[in-house]
Amino acid sequence: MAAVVTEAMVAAFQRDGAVLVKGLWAEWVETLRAGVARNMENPSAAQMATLKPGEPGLFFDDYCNWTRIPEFEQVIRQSDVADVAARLMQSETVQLFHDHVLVKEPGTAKPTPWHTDGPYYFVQGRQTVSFWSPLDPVREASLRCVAGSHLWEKDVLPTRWLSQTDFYPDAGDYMPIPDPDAEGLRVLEWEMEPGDAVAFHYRTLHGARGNTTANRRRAFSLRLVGDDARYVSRPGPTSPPFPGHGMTPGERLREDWFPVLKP
Ligand SMILES: O=C(O)CCC(=O)C(=O)O
Repeated sequence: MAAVVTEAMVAAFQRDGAVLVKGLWAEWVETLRAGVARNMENPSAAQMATLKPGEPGLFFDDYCNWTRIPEFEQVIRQSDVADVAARLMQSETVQLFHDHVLVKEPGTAKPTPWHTDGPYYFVQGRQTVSFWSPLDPVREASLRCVAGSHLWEKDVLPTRWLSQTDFYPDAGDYMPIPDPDAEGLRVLEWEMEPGDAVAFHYRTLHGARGNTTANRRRAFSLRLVGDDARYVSRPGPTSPPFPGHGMTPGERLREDWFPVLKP
């Protein structure tokens, strides 16, 4: 394993729901940059609008492209991310859920809203992890994670980022989105080098600062699951939706669509 995963890091991930993995993809930065460039030149139909007319900058957001962006598949299969994920999740198996690209071009002042990914997904479990990796040095435009939020009892209300409308019909099933700064919650964020990654749980409340710098902030995010993750049905279309998946509650994710990376 090129990236070092210490016992302390495993404990921090389990306790805080987020931990910094230095150099996870340090050797893969150029490959990932090439993949992001290819993705931006050929966005999928799922590419999402993230800024309202008149909001400055450009925030590119697209996902589920690893089958058509060879650089992403190479990193997913050839880097040691699955080993790192297995250690952090304390899981025998590691399965791919999806890839995600989030690019904030210089002058994109809009922060990424606070949210947890879990409620948008049709997969749930204690053993889940996303790796968010900037491909440019990050000093100000960082990812921010609320320590311990993955252990909160209730899910945080999922909303549509642009319109801020509820994602599912019954908002009463969820806790309102906290305001971590106003509420004095412990927020974890790190200065990062290209290829470093924040590993965070699907239930961890997170957001990101705007990019008011003169530099790009390209990020590649990879979502993986472990032994106990199962398909769950949600009260509406999920994000990503994966139309026609045919899975039923309680099943593991189908392996022909979501490859097992480990063992
Ligand atoms: O890159 C960002 O602005 C947000 C990242 C994020 O929310 C994620 O990777 O789940």
